[in-house]
Amino acid sequence: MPANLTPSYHKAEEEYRRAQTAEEELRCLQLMLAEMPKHKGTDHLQADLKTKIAQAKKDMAVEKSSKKGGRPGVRIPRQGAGTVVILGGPNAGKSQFLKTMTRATPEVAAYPFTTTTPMPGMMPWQDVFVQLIDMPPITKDFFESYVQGIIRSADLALLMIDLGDDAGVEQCQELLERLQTTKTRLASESYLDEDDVGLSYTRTFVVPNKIDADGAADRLELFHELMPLDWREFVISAADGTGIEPLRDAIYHSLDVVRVYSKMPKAKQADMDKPFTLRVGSTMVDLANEIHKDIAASLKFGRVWGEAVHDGTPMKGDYVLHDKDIVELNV
Ligand SMILES: Nc1nc2c(ncn2[C@@H]2O[C@H](COP(=O)(O)OP(=O)(O)OP(=O)(O)O)[C@@H](O)[C@H]2O)c(=O)[nH]1
Ligand SMILES: [Mg+2]
Repeated sequence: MPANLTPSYHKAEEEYRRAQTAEEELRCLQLMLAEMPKHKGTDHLQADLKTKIAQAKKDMAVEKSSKKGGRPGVRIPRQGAGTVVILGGPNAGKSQFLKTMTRATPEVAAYPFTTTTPMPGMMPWQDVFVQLIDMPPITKDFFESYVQGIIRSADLALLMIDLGDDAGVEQCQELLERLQTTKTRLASESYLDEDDVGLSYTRTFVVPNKIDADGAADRLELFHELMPLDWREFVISAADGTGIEPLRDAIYHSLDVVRVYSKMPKAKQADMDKPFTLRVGSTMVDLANEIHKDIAASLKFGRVWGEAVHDGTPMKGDYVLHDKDIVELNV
């Protein structure tokens, strides 16, 4: 029997994958259980959720008792069309990449462990911005637990490899092995392990950097031989800009969002400067909710100008938005 899970269930499940603490996990799991249709086809799923809820409660108790004296978590508020975390071994060029793609001014230096705290920056893509987060390096011995929360909640990770140094490939291997000992891992797609509580995978692009350096092409070949990953790869030079435009495009497209421009009912023109970005498949009600929940509650209809509908056609709240739609919400 199909489970017929609702969109709200899937939304709660997506939030569960990104949960940064046991408390958040518990909240999402309880929501998933509440949202789940109760019939024979979901018996197994319901039992599974109850087990996970029990586990999350235990984890919460452990987290509470270990918090004393512990370093507080580092959180970066999400901004823009999506969030992308830059990962890699020491000296891979993570900060140089942030500097090239955004207006942020991280310290870039020819020695390892330059970056000690996460730094965000906004990368432009056409008329929207994507948040990039530069991170301290990850090594066997250097990996603070807050880093996991940032990776889990990111829409995409960039795994940067240093092609300027013979140690680059090994450092990348070390990073992946370090993550393998945690419940936060990298993969070709984001998903949540159904059988292992809290094990979360974040979609990752491989980004071999410093292709301008002497010997880089040989090291790239070696990397492919030693670490055949089936993740999308973008070879770049963060310093001279080689390959960065295809990567910029791929980052934006990986977010799977549409841009929507809102227009006030009495205004002649829409605000074309600042589009809203919403997940592909979002509806006019989702847009209204982004603006204000009162607008969503009192929404009567919306006029849409776009490629899928004739100019100014009145549409209902369940209308699925298209990229570059102009929407006038009427309450
Ligand atoms: N040739 C070359 N050098 C680069 C490139 N990108 C970065 N570098 C150099 O590599 C060194 C390290 O760069 P960073 O951006 O500080 O590296 P990081 O990954 O942030 O290093 P940590 O913060 O220590 O983890 C600096 O000397 C940069 O100038 C590149 O594309 N080509
Ligand atoms: Mg750095």
